[in-house]
Amino acid sequence: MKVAVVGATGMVGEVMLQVLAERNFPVTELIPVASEKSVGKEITWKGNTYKVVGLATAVEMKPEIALFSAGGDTSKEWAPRFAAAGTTVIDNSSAWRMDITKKLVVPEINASVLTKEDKIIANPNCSTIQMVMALAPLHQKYGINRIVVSTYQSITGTGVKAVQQLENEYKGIQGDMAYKYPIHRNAIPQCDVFEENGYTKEEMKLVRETQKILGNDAIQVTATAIRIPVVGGHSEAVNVEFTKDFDVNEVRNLLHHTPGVTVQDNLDTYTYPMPIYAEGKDDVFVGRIRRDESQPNTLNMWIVADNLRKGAATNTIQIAEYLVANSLV
Ligand code: 2RA
Repeated sequence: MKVAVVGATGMVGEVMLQVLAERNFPVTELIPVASEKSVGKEITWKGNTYKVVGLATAVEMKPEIALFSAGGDTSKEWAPRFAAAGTTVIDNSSAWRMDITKKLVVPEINASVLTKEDKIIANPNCSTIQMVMALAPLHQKYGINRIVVSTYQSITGTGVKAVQQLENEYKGIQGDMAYKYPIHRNAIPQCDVFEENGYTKEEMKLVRETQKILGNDAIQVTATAIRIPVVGGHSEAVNVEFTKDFDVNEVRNLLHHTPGVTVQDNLDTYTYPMPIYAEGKDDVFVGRIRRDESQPNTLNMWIVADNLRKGAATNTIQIAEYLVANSLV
């Protein structure tokens, strides 16, 4: 299969290449794509060297699948051009996620909505993916009324510039700033820009995307997204009110048997998820599972995942795997 990786030289693009190799995705020809300034650069993948090409060239090469992680503007302009040439696009940007004609997919939850006609498929936001991975099976069993989520997000979600800012601040060097404020020894209560309602785009993604993926706009969601000086992954404190009561051990057991979820929850051994240990892994890790004793039918839990893997690259490639396995490409 001819596969294009659009944004191949970026953080997520590099993880996509790594995961494609790890999962032995059936690539017969790899087309690394990047902006004009990177055209001609060479990348090595699975022992072979490939030259980075521009977007127009990549469209003409007619890949069967194009994995995008190149920002919303690029996706808005180029995903339709790839699709018109017969390529199936799986896009990591927010450009298509809330488009009513486009599917927003976490394979373990709703891959069955995909058809041959889906030529632009949206990959959800990283913080949404890890949350719905844990909540979908619970929604199915107990029904969700309301979610209150606070996220503690890795600087890798912002990109290389943020990682460089933290490293500079460690060393006491003044360099380019990805954030308005220092991130070292700090927590910034802003991920992305603010919307009219006083919430950030990141927080509203958690609201809108969760409702779309779980197929229920009646699910009430409120979110606070915080940036912290961590690189391994995003962490989330989730408080979820169900329509009916539950048994905590039954919840733990349900999550334990959910593909793609690993329960790490034993207070006697101080076992709970942490980003330093989630880094480089594809599962979503859930712990601190406990009843919210302040109101009925409500549960607290702590959810951690590598935002560059299950939160982006791996989920994207799992969608591509589903398309191939079901002859949808
Ligand atoms: C962030 N979720 O962490 C965003 C990136 N896609 O900033």
